[in-house]
Amino acid sequence: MANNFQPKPEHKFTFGLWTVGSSGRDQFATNDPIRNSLSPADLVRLLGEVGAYGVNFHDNDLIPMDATPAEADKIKKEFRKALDETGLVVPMATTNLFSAAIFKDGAFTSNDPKVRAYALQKAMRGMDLGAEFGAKIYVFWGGREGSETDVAKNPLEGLKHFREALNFLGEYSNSQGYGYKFALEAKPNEPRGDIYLPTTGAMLGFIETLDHPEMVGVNPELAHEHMAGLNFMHAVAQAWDAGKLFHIDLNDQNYARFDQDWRFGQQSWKQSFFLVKFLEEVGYNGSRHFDAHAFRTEDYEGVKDFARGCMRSYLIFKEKARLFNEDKEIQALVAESKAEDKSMDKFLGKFSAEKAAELKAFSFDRNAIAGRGLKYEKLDQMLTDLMLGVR
Ligand code: DIG
Ligand code: MN
Ligand code: MN
Repeated sequence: MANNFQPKPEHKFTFGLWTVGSSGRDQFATNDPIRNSLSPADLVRLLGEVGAYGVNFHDNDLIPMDATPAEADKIKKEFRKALDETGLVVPMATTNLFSAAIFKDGAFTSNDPKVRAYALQKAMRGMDLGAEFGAKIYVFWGGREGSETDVAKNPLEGLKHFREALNFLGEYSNSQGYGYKFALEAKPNEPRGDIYLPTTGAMLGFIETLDHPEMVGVNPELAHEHMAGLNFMHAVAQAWDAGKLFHIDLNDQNYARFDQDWRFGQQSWKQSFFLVKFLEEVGYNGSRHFDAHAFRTEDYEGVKDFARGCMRSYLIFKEKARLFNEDKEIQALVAESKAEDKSMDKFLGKFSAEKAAELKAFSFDRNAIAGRGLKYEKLDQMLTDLMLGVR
């Protein structure tokens, strides 16, 4: 059956309100938005029209900071109505701890205890709001947790304060019976000169220092690992290996650039192919969340093209991964490069004194081993042919 790459609920494609709701402004054009803002309810309808499964939000994407209780209730009622109309769900919520001026020097890691306490209050209220709409994943992206100069900020204190906040909020979630799983999102810089815990790997190490590490995982983002010059699929694989891939932010990003948050598949075809191949092969069952936004050049029809493109590209890479795995010639080469050599089984795996003694006495023909050609050039070209549609 021809694959028309149409999104279905089982694909679990989600978007944040802030993604399709982006006004197109950037830091060089803050007061001249390209697109008028749509209500959360209308953004849900837009996502329903393009075939998304779910929608996520920061607290203030849904409820403006200075909304009155009556205004908040009205917004929530309309949002709920749109969810009911479209069938979209809310798998994830998060707190905006980076836009308001009060967070200018951090939120949980601010040097000012009043800011740290306010950030906790805001996060608790955000968790309440997310739970109201059924969110079970709560993301923490510490966009302002860092420094431009370390002259008056101590990273040890930053880590201590961040740990205290997550421990506090984990207890809060448990006390409320929310059942949240926390997903920590790393980014190396922007908006801060340096952001604490800059990569997914750093987050994985930090999680083990928390009171309840079992309820905390990561939310790796393609653009952020690329900004750090890293291989995104490798970061995701380490998170998966640790049982900590609780959520994922998909987008695209040219290396060594500011955070571009481009449409998934727009730029890094090979990295995105390997990422999708990995997620599908290991059976990742979480949201495929597109934390991205349309080019500033687009109107809302262009925003729908952007959202459709994210999901279409994912499904194309998924199909290409299936073709790769079913291609006999490719798979024969993959098997050959793995050089299954049972003769070494007696040396590898768990330690034993006998094994160590025998291995130390064994002599290897280094030149013969080194001289074996691995045929990666041929295999990689076959992948290129497959990706470009000539295989
Ligand atoms: C930016 O990449 C961050 C914020 O948009 C949000 O806190 C998080 C959720 O995906 N990603
Ligand atoms: Mn980003
Ligand atoms: Mn993100």
